[in-house]
Amino acid sequence: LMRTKIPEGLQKLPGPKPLPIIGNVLEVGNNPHLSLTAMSKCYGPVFQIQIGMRPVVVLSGNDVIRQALLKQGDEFAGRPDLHSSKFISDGKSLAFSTDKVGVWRARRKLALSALRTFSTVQGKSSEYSCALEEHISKEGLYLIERLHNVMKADGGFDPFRHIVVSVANVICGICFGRRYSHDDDELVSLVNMSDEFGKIVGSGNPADFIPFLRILPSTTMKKFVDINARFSNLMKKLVNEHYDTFNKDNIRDITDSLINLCEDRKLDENSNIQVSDEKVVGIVNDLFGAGFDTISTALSWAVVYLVAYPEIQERLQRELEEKIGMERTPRLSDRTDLPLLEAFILEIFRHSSFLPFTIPHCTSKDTSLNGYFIPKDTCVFVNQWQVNRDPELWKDPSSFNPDRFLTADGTDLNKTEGEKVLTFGLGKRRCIGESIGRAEVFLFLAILLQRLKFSGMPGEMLDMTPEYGLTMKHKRCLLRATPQPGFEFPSS
Ligand code: HEM
Ligand code: HJJ
Repeated sequence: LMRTKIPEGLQKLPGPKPLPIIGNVLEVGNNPHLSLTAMSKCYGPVFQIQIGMRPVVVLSGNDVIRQALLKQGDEFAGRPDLHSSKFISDGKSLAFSTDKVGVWRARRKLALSALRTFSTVQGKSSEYSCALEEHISKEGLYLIERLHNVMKADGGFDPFRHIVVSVANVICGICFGRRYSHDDDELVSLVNMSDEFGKIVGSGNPADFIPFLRILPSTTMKKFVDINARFSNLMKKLVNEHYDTFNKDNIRDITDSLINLCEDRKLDENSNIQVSDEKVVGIVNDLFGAGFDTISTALSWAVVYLVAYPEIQERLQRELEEKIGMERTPRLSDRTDLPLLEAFILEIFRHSSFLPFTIPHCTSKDTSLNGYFIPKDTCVFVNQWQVNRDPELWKDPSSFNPDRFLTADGTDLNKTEGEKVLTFGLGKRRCIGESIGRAEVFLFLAILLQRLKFSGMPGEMLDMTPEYGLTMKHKRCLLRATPQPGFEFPSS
């Protein structure tokens, strides 16, 4: 087929031999994080596979990933044109669309500034350091009440189902200035379908690369289109309500501030980058989607790990008791005083690697890496899971051990070790919600651990095998939550 000339001095990428038409789809299989990690042991940190007819370069190893995303950042900052991306926010997603570099950069700047403003802004009450802290605190306490009621009624609770609603309410507060009841079916059912979204969007989905698969009837693809439609409809409804009640002297939330940017721009004709109003206000879809899916996945895994490692749960509870006590609710500023909780969170990020690959990247011009030639417009997968399990970087990588992130005397966080965990990507496309993400996982967990003790259902085994996707989830399960000594559930 197409044979690209390889420039003088550069080599052809190594990799497994592709079959006609399907390429290496069979070897990639249903767990690309495992199969592509195994291949990196055989072919090295830069290799090529073929999905369908399309070549895909897979990056592993700390050095190569840093070289590509940091040192050659501009060349690796694009997004590939994938079939599934066309359905996400009508093809106008900030994170997934193939926007030209100028448009993407302009939108990313707006998103970053909106997020920063509305998470650090003073909340309604001076009891809290910022709006983010206020939202998490309140939602955390609602969640505890909710779990109490579910425990009373059913004797067990599905961790993801309830956590995801609380997490969605935090980002909903920041984006739209409102929250939903845990009984609101429209929101609850939507945010409980994010696994179907992730399954299609995760790196290595054959239908993204092989056109004939798209004409086969696929229930997952139907569900994906349906979820995106429901998601868009909810976003449109919330945005329209904001347009109807917009007042430039009272900017209530991120949606208002994005609408305001559009109004401002109408007066300013000499901007050289043109971004449509739809692409400005549509940023809120990505913020809401990313903000609920990632953090709820992290927290739900954290609760499952607490159950799987009860001795670590006990140590975490002792740390909270000693440093904070039962008299007040934990705050964001307690982070530096709870090194074991911080180490536990880092170990969740590392060990679960629930975000196994970044969103797929794409080269913006002909380039090279480790002496191998990579043509323009090549799709690139970045294997975060491999870095987090790399025996070159970690002692005993498959064991779950938060102590690896503490100093030898166990009283402080070892920052250098923590920086080796790869969860938020790196470079030009790295996550813009990282500080919110880390803060939110910390505070929700601190609030939950202060009041509740988590355990499994008697006689039932925990299945910790992740289900592959953009964000990998654990299987749905039932767990128990009982009040900590010294804490009583509010009698409702
Ligand atoms: C992108 C991880 C929370 C917004 C990403 C990427 C990763 C990631 C791995 C892709 C980087 C790449 O393609 O190289 C996480 C994790 C989170 C989290 C682990 C929580 C624990 C959030 C939150 C928000 C957010 C709370 C917003 C409210 C975004 C956006 C992008 C992104 C908009 C796309 C950036 C771009 O394409 O330029 N995130 N994220 N994330 N994240 Fe996050
Ligand atoms: C969603 C779950 C969605 C969007 C965006 C537009 C933006 C997770 C990683 C990065 C975060 C970047 C974004 C993720 C997707 C979701 C998410 C869902 C609809 C969406 C690596 O965010 O169920 O529906 O529409």
